[in-house]
Amino acid sequence: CIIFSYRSQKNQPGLQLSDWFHPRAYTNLTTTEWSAPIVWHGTYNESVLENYYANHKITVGLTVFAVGRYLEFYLPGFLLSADKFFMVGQKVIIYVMVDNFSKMPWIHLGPLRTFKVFEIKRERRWQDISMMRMKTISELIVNHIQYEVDFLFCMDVDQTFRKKYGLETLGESVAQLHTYWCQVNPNLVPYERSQLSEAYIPMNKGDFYYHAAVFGGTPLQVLDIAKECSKGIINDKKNNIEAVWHDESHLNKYFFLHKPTKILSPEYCWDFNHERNSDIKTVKLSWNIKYYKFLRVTA
Ligand code: 2GW
Ligand code: MN
Repeated sequence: CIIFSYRSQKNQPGLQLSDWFHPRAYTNLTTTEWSAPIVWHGTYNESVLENYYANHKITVGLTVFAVGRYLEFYLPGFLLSADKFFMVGQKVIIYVMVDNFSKMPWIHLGPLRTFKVFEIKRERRWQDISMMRMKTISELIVNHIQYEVDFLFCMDVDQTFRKKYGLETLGESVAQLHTYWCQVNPNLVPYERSQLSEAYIPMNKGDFYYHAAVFGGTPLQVLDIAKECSKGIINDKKNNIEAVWHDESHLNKYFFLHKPTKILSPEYCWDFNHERNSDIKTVKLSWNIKYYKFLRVTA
């Protein structure tokens, strides 16, 4: 996948075209240096997977948070599209965290699918709404999820499923390539660069820039991810520092230290505002438009 934006280059005068590309430039890389598959559309055989799981029944969990205006604005579309495209034909439990139970959109889910809805307190700062998800996810796995599902995904709510998002995405520890930073020289990706933060990644280190809008794995593996990230977030708070991309910075630090066993191509979380090239064959999940002015008023 060669994804390169001249728009963003313009914002950084002095950079050469070559600076932007990863030294080991590649097109449609399908395995990492540590032999983890990178899943692109067309690199898997759907019917082989479906036959296998027909004899190995599984349940897949999906956590999503929707508080404040995101609840009315994004949750209905997320749930309707997940019902249609997420793990079609498999048992699915969607864990929904809301701050106002009475605004929960009780859409009619297909067979084998169910919701579990939890009311959570709304954090005052939006950065905390995003970051504290890690703490809530770990509590939820300890108390419920570990007994209920075989695989778990954790996702942002401001996105919509567009195509089948299936069994090919399941793994022990799953990370998502970020639309913007896939293929960019790792020294230019927005890792946290302050040594004072637990999310610190030194220059010349790092594999990929991962998007926190999608991560997953087995419940105990996701528990480890969420616990480590929330530990980092809470220690940073004690030290009066906040990582540049909040929970996403801590997630990148986690996957830098503990390599994911499967990586999803940007087709699995694409921004249609970004220039699309021929490597993006089909978009399975896409970002929604952000109406920041409107949505951040009360956040
Ligand atoms: C977040 C930012 C500004 C105003 C409101 C909110 C907000 C977020 C909110 O009012 N209500 C809410 O439920 N959220 C939840 O936090 C929701 O699940 C949302 O998807 C998630 C992350 O916020 P979001 O999607 O607005 O942030 P992005 O798309 O810029 O996210 C990336 O960076 C974040 C950290 O800044 C996270 O790491 C996120 O996972 C990344 O995709
Ligand atoms: Mn988001």
